Amino acid sequence: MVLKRYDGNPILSPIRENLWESIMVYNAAAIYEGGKVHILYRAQGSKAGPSRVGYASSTDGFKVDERLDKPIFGPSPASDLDCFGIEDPRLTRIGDRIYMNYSAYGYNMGMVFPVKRVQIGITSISVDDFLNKNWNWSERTYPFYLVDNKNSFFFPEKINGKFVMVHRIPPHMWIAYSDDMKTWENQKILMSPQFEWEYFKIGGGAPPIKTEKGWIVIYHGVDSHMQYRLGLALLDLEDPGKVIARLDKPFLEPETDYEVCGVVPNVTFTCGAVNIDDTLFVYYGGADTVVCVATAKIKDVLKVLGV
Ligand code: BMA
Repeated sequence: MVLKRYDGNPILSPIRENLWESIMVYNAAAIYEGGKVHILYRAQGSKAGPSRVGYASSTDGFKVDERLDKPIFGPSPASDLDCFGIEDPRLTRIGDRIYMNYSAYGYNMGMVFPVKRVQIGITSISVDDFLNKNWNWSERTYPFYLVDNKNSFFFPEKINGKFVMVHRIPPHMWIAYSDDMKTWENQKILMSPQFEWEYFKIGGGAPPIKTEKGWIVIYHGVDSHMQYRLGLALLDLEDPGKVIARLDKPFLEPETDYEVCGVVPNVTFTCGAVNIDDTLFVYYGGADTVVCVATAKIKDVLKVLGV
């Protein structure tokens, strides 16, 4: 297998004393800035409780050197739209801002009987504030207002003059383009479930990693038993709506204890990957309980994709 698990996995586990992260820490966004990997993970203090975002960092990509005791982002007291939690964050730097896309879990406002809804939420922060841990997140926006949608991320640069986003209206992964990051147009299905291990649905995972051969995209596939595996695809550099290669086997699947046993068994789920000196570091949640990392040489990833 190309992707190798770190021997020291899991790199983050729940901390019993911190109520907000006492049971589940998983599905982490990752971004490499200022010589370290910043890991923003989803955390819960009970299975039914709200999700918040915690912060840890690592200089070598494996060992966590720093972890904050308090969440750095959580449900807004001012909005019903994410009152049940901030789930599965993804981070992308575009220019001098870092964007965080997340699944906003809240109420459909104005209903006589409460109806829950998950939609895409977006916020951003300046790179300076992020590196100085001044958590001055911008106002939250909801690009597809009240559409059941999640697993979204941005590409790190404009392509052919447009911002590009991937999102997921089940069971497909979609791609959309924008001039201003407010109105998203030219939506189309990017990828649909194709293999047995992604029979039920697929969804984007880590924001794309640029290589000379194309954009590497790691996604997840859910099978008929609700097992979550990681998949691998390559998108065209100039036309990211074009899939140029796709692995027919999982890139990673639940095998180890920390992926098989946990609050939700048999789940591997990524929200972030980084490239450090031509090695791909994939951060992923194991069984919705811990954060893990696995690595592969970029050249081997491209080779397994046949390009
Ligand atoms: C999805 C999301 C993920 C989670 C997965 C498995 O719907 O909620 O955060 O890892 O289910 O429980």
